[in-house]
Amino acid sequence: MLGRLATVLIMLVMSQTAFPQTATAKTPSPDLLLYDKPARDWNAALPIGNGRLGAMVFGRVDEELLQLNDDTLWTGGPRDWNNPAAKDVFAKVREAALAGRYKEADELSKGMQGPWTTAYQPLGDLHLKFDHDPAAAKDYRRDLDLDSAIATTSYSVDGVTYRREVFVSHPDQAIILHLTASVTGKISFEASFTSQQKFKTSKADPRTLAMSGYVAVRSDPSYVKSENPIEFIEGRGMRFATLIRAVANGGTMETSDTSLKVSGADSVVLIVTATSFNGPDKKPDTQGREPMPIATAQLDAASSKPFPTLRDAHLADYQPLFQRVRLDLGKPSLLPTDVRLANYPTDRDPNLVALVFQYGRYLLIASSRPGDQPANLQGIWSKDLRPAWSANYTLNINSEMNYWPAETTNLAECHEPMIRFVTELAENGKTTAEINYGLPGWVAHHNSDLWRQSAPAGDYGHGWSGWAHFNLSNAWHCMDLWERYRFSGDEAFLRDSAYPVMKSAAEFCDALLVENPNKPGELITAPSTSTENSFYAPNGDRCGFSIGSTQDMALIRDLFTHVIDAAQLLKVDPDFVKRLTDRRLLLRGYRIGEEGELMEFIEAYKETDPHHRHLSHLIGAYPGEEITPQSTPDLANAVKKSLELRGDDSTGWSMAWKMNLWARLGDGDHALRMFDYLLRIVGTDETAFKGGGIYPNLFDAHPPFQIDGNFGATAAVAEMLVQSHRRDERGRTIIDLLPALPGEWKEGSVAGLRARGGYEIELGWSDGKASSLVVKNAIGKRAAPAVVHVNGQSIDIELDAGQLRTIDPGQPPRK
Ligand code: FUC
Repeated sequence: MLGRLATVLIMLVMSQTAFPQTATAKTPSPDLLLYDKPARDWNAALPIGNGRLGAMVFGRVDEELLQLNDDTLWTGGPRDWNNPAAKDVFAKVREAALAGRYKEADELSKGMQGPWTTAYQPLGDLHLKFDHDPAAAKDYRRDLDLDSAIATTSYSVDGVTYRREVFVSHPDQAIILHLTASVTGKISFEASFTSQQKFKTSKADPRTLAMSGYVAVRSDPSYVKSENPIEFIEGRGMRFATLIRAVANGGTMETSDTSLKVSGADSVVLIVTATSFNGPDKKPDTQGREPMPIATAQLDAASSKPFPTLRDAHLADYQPLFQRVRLDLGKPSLLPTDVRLANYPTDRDPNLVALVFQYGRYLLIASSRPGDQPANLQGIWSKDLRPAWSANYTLNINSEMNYWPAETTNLAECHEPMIRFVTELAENGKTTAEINYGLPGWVAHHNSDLWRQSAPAGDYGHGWSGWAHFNLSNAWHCMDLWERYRFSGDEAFLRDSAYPVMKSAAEFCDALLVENPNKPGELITAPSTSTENSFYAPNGDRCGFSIGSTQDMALIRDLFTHVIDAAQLLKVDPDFVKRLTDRRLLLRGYRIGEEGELMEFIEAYKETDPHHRHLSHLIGAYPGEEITPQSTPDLANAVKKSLELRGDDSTGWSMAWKMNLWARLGDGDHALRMFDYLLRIVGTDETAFKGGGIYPNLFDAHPPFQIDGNFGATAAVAEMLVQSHRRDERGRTIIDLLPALPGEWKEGSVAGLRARGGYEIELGWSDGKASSLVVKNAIGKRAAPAVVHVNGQSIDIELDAGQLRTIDPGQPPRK
């Protein structure tokens, strides 16, 4: 438990030996972010993390800056967010919605709200001052090697070459900074802390500087006008402790209450921090843990190990995850990454796409490890006291998208924090379902936080129905549980962990359904949103609520289908299976509109924003599996039409979603075309592009930075190469190889992508056709029978534990 609670451990290592011996000898991997200048701003700094601890590395010459984060540092604490008045209001909202008085329903729903969620908080900054003149620095370079998860900065001043390597160790729960110079005795610096939080620093021991403090109890959402948006109360809220220790060889060290100075040494420095977080149901002040002893214990443990031991342990932990997947789209460029981004519109460098793909995997490993918190809107990297949208868990697309690549790109372990989060949210959500709705099962809404808030946000009347009252994030997040089972075939997980949560969500959804007053016998939701979208009611009112939106029906159908499948597999709950099977048939189905589009609302209402970023009505095509070109061609065409009407350009995550949808429609060229938008460099200068795109550090730009776009893009590239959501008439998983290969990617190979049923794929292609194929059993037990579709052939496959099969994919049969 100790390891889970400490916040940041930074170990700054200055090597005993000179630069040439200690430099990372191996050639840089093609998975490299590379720059020839220090980061000008946060969106150019390089993120490192171990799931819990994060740092943004600026790579500056005279004053290095590491901006620090801990994934448990949030405002507030657990509280009663349920609203006993909501149940009666809900009945009135429903009545108004069913009668078509949507605007009235919107207004009334304010009476069902709870508080805003709490906000994720930055920890502080570590400054390292060097007596190096940036103007005199030569051969400057900084990089982030995704293969080793080490960020390196190097330059020469007065003939001495300096190098800093920094990584965040998961095994040692530490940020470790290793400083070397080409001449011995040349490492001198002064380290200090600052923080936007309430903090003080002190000398902990002759080689250790401490910072301790506490965060605000409240930070209002960035979109709320507030006179006093941030409230600190001494003795309340989350506490933290941070330590930096220099382990010096030679030279001198001087520690005061404000800084730690090292002169003329070859040495090691460590920093650790901890928070008082003690679980989502414990108050971080009165029931919290004491952070300083935790940080001290971690520091002592890490600082007793030499640097090579720490680095080897880091690599042994990280590389087995990252190296599971290789994507080769041609010769990598060694130009700086920001230059490659600028060149993309003309050279359409496929390796830049491969880098962005691998970066998403890197970011997931760095922000979501077993036992830690799930990746929030910014993963774990956030610098603002009032971060955009509170950097919370936004459950109406964003938190789901964060985990889209987890299974397909072979990072199932990194899915664990979200699976645990959903399970804990479901516990709180049972109380909310009972108090706020008087219904069984569990419910959650569009926002949540460290404390697993399950009630609608909105500060008791300041939220808008279109987002605050989306109440099917339970169904949406149950996809995480079902997919975990589908990829792993782990029946114990399905029985003990997933099914109870899925069943409870289905109980809520079942009880939520009402009969459509305009079509007896048909089941719908009322009220209902199509997430964050609005429309003009016939009287001209702009409304968020309606009834029976396509999104709601698709989510409920998806959940019912999987609960039925799961219960049948587990041979449990036959009566419930019968009920859901019967009720599923009565759910309102899809409708195709006048323009051939998939209708979003129950009527063809006039749209307020035809290019709206959300694509909730298309959930059945992705991430759902109900609509496919093969099984429902008319609906697939309607999805295509809807995508065309929405247009390509949008916010970062929206474009990433479209990329996945185009891949599912089998249109790899259109999926790739989305990168024309997604790879536009977004800047802060007046003249810079400010729409959806990418920052110089490859963080996705909503804008501002939101990590979902990174994860969505990674998932989309996987979806272009391997899909496994379809089943044949015998219920076998269909593994579609190269289902949406862009014409531009003539040659390439990919290894390590996962397919449902327990398979791992190694695949090469040439001239747009598969040229080599190995299918492996990836689950250590007999995998479910599947059928591989490749080059127009169908190949039956069933593999025992540890078995692999090399297949000659041949050529497609002549038509
Ligand atoms: C949803 C989206 C916004 C943003 C926010 C965090 O509300 O509609 O675009 O991504 O989440």
